[in-house]
Amino acid sequence: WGDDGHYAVCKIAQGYFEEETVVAVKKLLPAYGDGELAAVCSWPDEIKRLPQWKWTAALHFADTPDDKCNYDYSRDCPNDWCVTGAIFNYTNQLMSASKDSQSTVHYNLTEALMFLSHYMGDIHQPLHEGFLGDLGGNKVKVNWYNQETNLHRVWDDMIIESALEKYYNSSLSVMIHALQDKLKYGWSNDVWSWGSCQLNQTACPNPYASESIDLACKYAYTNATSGTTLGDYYFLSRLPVVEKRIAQGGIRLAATLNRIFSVKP
Ligand code: DCM
Ligand code: DCM
Ligand code: DCM
Ligand code: ZN
Ligand code: ZN
Repeated sequence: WGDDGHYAVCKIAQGYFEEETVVAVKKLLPAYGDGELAAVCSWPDEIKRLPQWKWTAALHFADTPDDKCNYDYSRDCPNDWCVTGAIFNYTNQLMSASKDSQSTVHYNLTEALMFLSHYMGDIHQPLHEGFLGDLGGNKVKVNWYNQETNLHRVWDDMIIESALEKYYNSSLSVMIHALQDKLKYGWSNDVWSWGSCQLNQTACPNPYASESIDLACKYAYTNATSGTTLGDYYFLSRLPVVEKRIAQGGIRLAATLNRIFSVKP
């Protein structure tokens, strides 16, 4: 996602933090965090092109083989170097600090929190598990209404931007409130299952990646080959997918952080 998507994921997550998570996150936020996680959730994008942070660039996605439409950790996350592996890794770092007071390994937990929060957003963007051959849609040149762009950008930014203009008075907080209402009144029966992990795991990103490539094949790549002009039909039919993925990202980020920071052993 772009800045707006990441801000929305983290703002929604904040509303589902348990008290222990509120306290722990507040302690870890950097000074420029303005007191809230959402303000720093785009930090991994701001730094990823700097020489000293280049190693993080591939951790934003887990591309999958062309036209397979499925995801496999051992195949698509070689050496754990992808968004799924990064979510496992930063969860483990925060867990060892939160649950093992004897731990003598000292990670930068502020960075770990910002990476985990950002990558939990990215893994829910369907094209972050898109095809290797087109770099997750980056090589698919399309027009968004009359603007030249690529399919990845459409899903990172354009659908959200058009929704803000068309439905939300150009206000991200109005859009976030609408998603919070949907979570409360429309998706209330799904929220618990979205947040739960199998087998007492703390983080379970693999199913999120599988969902993403499934949605990429069903919605993102469909009727969007290179040279296509995407307009109202594509926008109206794909916006519900984008909104649901942002909401799921928020719920799952909150649930994961709640498991990490809960006082229960
Ligand atoms: N994995 C990891 N770190 C963890 C848990 C899992 O790197 N703490 C990786 C290695 C496993 C893969 O994820 O092969 C799938 O794990 P699982 O089946 O537990 O989701
Ligand atoms: N991206 C991706 N798969 C790739 C390369 C990039 O999903 N193989 C994502 C990461 C960014 C966006 O596409 O969100 C643009 O990439 P970059 O910023 O590296 O140009
Ligand atoms: N959708 C989704 N995941 C699916 C199927 C559909 O995100 N497996 C998208 C398309 C729907 C929207 O979410 O228009 C709302 O879905 P639901 O009716 O399941 O709430
Ligand atoms: Zn992206
Ligand atoms: Zn990213």
